[in-house]
Amino acid sequence: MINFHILTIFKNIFSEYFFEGIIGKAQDKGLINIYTYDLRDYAEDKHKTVDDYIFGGGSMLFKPEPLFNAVENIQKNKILNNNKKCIILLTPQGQQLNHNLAKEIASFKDIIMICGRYEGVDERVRENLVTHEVSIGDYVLTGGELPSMVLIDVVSRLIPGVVGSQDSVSEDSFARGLIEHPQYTRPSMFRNWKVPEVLLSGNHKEILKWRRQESLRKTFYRRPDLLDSVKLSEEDLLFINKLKLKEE
Ligand code: 6GU
Repeated sequence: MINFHILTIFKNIFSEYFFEGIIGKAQDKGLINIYTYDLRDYAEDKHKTVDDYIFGGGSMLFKPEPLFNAVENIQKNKILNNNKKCIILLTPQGQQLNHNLAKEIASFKDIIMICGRYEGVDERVRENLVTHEVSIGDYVLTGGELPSMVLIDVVSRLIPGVVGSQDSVSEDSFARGLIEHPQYTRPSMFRNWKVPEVLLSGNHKEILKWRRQESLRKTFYRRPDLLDSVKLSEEDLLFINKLKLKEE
C-alpha cells in the first residue's frame, strides 16, 4: 500500500480523475490512498500568501515557509513510520520520469509531492526539504499538478493488485524495454484491411515469434536508443541485422 500526499494550491483539480477507472478501484481496494493538501492552509500570514517576488528581479516564486510547514505537518500527523523519506518536487528541472524511476518511487510507503506553480520554488526548498526532483518531459507546463497525476498513475500501476493482471504490467512495453507489438481485435477483415494471418492461425509458438519480431521492428525504427539497454537473444540479433541490411 502506498500513500500519496499532494501539496497544491489547486486541490479541486484532482478529485474527478482519481475517482475513475483503475486508480479509483485501487483506492476502493485500499491499495493506494491519495490525500490532497491546500498549500494556503500552511501560510503564515492572514492573507494566506504562498508566493512572493524574486530577489534580484523576475516574477513570482513559492515562498519556503508554507512548503516546509506543510511537509513537516504531514510527516508529523500522517506518516507514522520512520521509513526513508520521499519528498518529490515536480519541476521541469528534475530527473525525467521513466519506468525505472517509477519503480524506485514505488518502493516508498509515503510519497509527498509538491506541485510548483509560478516560476518555481525558493531554492532552499530544493536544498533542504526535497529528496527527489522529477520532470515528465522536455517542455514546460503551467504547474506540477498534471505531472503529479502522471506520477501517481504510473507508480500505482506497479503495485501488485492495482492492474487486473500483473502479467500485463510486467509484459508492458517499457518493463520489457521494447515498444509493444501491433495488436488487433475483431473483425479480422475491416474495410479490406486484414489482420495478419499468423494471429488467426492458433499456432502459439509462431504468434509469440511474430510478436517479438514486430516489437523489435517497431523499436528499431522508432526508438533505436531502447535497443542498447535490453537483453537480446541470438534470434533477436539476427532479426535486427536483417532490418539493418534492409536500411542500407
Ligand atoms: Cl514536473 N512541471 C512543470 N511545470 N512543467 C513540466 C514538468 C513539471 N515536467 C515537464 N514539464
